[in-house]
Amino acid sequence: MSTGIDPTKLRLGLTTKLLGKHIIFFQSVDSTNQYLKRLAEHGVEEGTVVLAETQKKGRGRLNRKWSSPEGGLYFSVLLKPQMQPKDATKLTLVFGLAVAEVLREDFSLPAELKWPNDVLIKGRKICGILVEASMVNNDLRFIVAGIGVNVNLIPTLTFSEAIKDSATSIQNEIGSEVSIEDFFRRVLEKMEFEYNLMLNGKETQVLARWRSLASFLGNSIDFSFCGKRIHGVALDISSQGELAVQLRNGNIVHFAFGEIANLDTLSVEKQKTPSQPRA
Ligand code: BT5
Repeated sequence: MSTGIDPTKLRLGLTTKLLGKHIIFFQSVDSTNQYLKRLAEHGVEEGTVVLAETQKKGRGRLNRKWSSPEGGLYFSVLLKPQMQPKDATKLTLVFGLAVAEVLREDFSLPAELKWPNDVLIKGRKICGILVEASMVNNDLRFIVAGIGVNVNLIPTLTFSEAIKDSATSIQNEIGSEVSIEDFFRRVLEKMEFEYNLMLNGKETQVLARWRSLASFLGNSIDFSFCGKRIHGVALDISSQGELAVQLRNGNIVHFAFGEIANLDTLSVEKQKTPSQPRA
């Protein structure tokens, strides 16, 4: 099977109503998020997707690099929800959940979530989400949600020394290539399903499912925040999608951004009771 993407197959049987209304395909682009943000400034319709076979300047958070060789799925979707800018951060969780659910349902992979934007298989990163919001005077104008998934590639052969051991792919896990077009449609449909639940007041349900796939909750973590590193216990995520961390002195701090620095505390096999939702 070729790893190339056939753009004519991307819409084949797609059941979404909003996401993927228009799909713009590139063999290569700088970054699908960057490209879609430029289109959004020119008034392109909500639901538009930009998808590329490779990205020359794929981006992660804080301007980090997202390695985007052929064999991955790289796309961004434009959304214009009626929500407070602070609520937009929850979309990172919602879309990470969507990818994890498809990996579980379609490939029986033990996909897990790491706050805020990683999907992991046995501690290795298979997907990253980059949600970017455009605001004017504290009003949300639009959201560009970017999804990168390693599909048909072998990390040890494809990626740099820096990430080859901390990354994985669908092919790496199941031992064969899969159709990127089919996988894309499944992810898009699941994203729309979860997004609609969230918009329709069912976010408690969505966040509960997110928690059930987040085995790091309840564990000791090192947490990086504004150049500082703190140690604590990852207690829960709040209804705002923030991470609640209990410090050594017993205080509980809520983080809207930052990241969990150590991956080794994440155990896929660990059985734990999901934490209770917070009000
Ligand atoms: C992310 O950032 O994980 C968000 C990645 C979002 C990528 C999508 S692709 C479509 C759209 N267009 C874009 O330009 N971006 C979005 P962050 O949490 O900052 O993680 C970045 C870190 O992940 C890097 O510093 C590496 O350590 C690691 N990394 C980079 N590429 C990777 C890959 N392909 N697989 C696994 N890990 C990777």
